[in-house]
Amino acid sequence: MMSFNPKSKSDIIKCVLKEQSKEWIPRKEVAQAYASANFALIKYWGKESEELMIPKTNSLSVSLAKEFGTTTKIDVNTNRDRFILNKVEISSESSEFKKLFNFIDLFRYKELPLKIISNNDLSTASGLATSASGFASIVLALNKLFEWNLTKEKLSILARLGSVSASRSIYSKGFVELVKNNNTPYSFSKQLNYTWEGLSVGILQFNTLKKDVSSSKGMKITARNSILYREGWEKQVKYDLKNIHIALQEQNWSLFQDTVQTNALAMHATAISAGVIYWSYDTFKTIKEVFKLQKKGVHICFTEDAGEHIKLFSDDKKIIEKYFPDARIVELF
Ligand code: 2P0
Repeated sequence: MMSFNPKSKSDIIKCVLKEQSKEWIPRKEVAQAYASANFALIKYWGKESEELMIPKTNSLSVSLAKEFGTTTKIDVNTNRDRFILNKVEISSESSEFKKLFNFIDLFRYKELPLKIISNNDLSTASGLATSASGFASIVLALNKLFEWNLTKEKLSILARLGSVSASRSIYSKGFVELVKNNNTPYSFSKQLNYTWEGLSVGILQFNTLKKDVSSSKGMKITARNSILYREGWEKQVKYDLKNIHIALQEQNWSLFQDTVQTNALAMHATAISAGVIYWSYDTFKTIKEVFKLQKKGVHICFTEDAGEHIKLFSDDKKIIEKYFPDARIVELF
């Protein structure tokens, strides 16, 4: 797999699919798959290669249990490309449609129109990881449609080409690490063996609006304009990754809390220094509340992605229920 140097996404796909790519003929009329959303404990923030969708660093996430993700059905019974998202037909002029079918085009002959029907359990494009579960469910459905029978690792490489964080959503539960795989275009995700009985996440969704700056754009602006990012981000991730592995191995709450929060705040510090601000008043207020609880020794911490919403973690879901009754709670193990 390492013998040549791909220049494009198609090159990577040819290499991953090898034999299968010789005849991309659907083996079924309809294929359906589910992928769960994932929340990053150690963030992916910035690309080394835009063209090959190679992340700047490793990242590490936890996948959400069933019912917090995306189900995608691919149907060959159609005479034109169609994309139906959450029961709404998406215009072929929209950026979502173009992003999706540019990705699908990598895997098919032009004369194969497809109807893609996706349903998200979480709000779309507002920082709740739906692009991850969306692209992962598409790759899992394509795997069924074409009967590729690929390993999860290979599927994680293909999903990455749609959206980098989708690579991690190929695994529907537990902790997952996206390994950058230095000097190769084959960044892939792998399942980590840690478990943590009781660990839960509480989702505080402050609104359902589409965010002003997409994560792809936000990270690009950050990489271009933030010296903090260019000088510090890789070092920060290296340090945080080491600590999160120890925290998960030992189920060490205090190290988990400090590492998860530091990494999220560092990501936002780089973004803010480039003028990319995802925070709202609710974000700020909630973080201050969490800090107050932590001072009293309560086991609760937060993370925030490219959106204003807060994700709370605790090793006891009752703590989230008690202090944040509005949170949508998911038990992770
Ligand atoms: C993450 N985020 O690790 C980070 C933290 C947002 C902040 O992955 O350009 O939608 O399609 O690769 O995957 C969101 O970025 O961006 C994301 P593209 P993606 O979860």
